[in-house]
Amino acid sequence: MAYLQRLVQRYGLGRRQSSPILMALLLSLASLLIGCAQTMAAQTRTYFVAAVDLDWDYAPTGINQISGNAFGESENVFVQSGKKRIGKVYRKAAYREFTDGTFTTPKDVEPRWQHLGILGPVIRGEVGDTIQVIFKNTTGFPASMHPHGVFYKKESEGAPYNDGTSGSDKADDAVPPGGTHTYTWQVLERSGPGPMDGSSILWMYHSHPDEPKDTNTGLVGPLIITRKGSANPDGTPKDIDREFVTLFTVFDENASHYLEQNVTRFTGRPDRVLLRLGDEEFQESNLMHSVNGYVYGNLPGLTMKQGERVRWYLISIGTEVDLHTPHWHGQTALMAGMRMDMVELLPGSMKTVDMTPDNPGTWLYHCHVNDHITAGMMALFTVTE
Ligand SMILES: [Cu+2]
Repeated sequence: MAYLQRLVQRYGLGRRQSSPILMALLLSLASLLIGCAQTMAAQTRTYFVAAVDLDWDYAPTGINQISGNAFGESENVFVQSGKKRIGKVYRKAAYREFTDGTFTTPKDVEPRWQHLGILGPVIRGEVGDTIQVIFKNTTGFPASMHPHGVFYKKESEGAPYNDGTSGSDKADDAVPPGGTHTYTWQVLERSGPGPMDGSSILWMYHSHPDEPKDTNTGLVGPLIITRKGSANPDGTPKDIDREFVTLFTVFDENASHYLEQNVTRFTGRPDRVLLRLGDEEFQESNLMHSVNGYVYGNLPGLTMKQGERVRWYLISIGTEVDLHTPHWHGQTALMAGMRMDMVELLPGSMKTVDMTPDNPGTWLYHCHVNDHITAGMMALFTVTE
């Protein structure tokens, strides 16, 4: 900008005697350009995120939305509560966004993001930005926010291990119940879309003091990074009309921080169940094959219009059973320029897919792994005309 100002000054000086009007015009043009560049400049995006406890219902409508029928024998393996079964409601933890550092007012979730379900809020950055997350842990176990893709120093990594650090570099590792920590993540060029990517890509953040337990309890969320110059002021990509984030995972409630609490609160005979937590059928009943924490088509809000530029961000986390193949009926999509209607996900995968829906209707969106279909890893999406 200094260069522009110098240019205007030099040009203006040379013309001063002959045309003060021209000089004024040039100056106002320069200030316009400066203002424009400033709105495009890198910024710090601040988020207030808490890890909170909640009672999570995997099937709030109470029926199998894919068949349109009441739950039967095969669904009830997973969703029916009883003397020795927890059922479809579990104590879990999730990341939730608040309006400020007092963490008293949860931020409203816009209708277009209702589908996030158990997932944490979308955290965004444009290449060049800095992301600052003021994190509060209100759960009953140590938790953190470990991000993928963005640039962090040791005090903002959110994972405890033998890395030779000490003191304040350890404060981020495992925030104790009731504690807070500020994470600072830089959105470098290497955090943004590569040459073959679209205007934005997906990363994720999750808790890492006890990664398997923390994520099975529910602490996962999306991080979306947009290419420099491709973002609206709110960070969304300019060339996309509608974004969806879906997490495919078998939440293993046997490995949750809250297993014993769930047995005590939701089974009819906790005394007996607690003595036999290794029972095979009990363990099977706690494997929740979910999309964003919903089973059997209970995921709400996957609605879009025909012809919209739709971007899907897909996450998978978990263990060796978590090989998922999300498949859309009725439409096709592009991933990095390749045509498909199905995506391969392994634990830790983060993939971005673009779709222009051309086929109105209500369509199946399901994991294509047979065992997971039976266990309810299915959703519905609707394309309106
Ligand atoms: Cu699957």
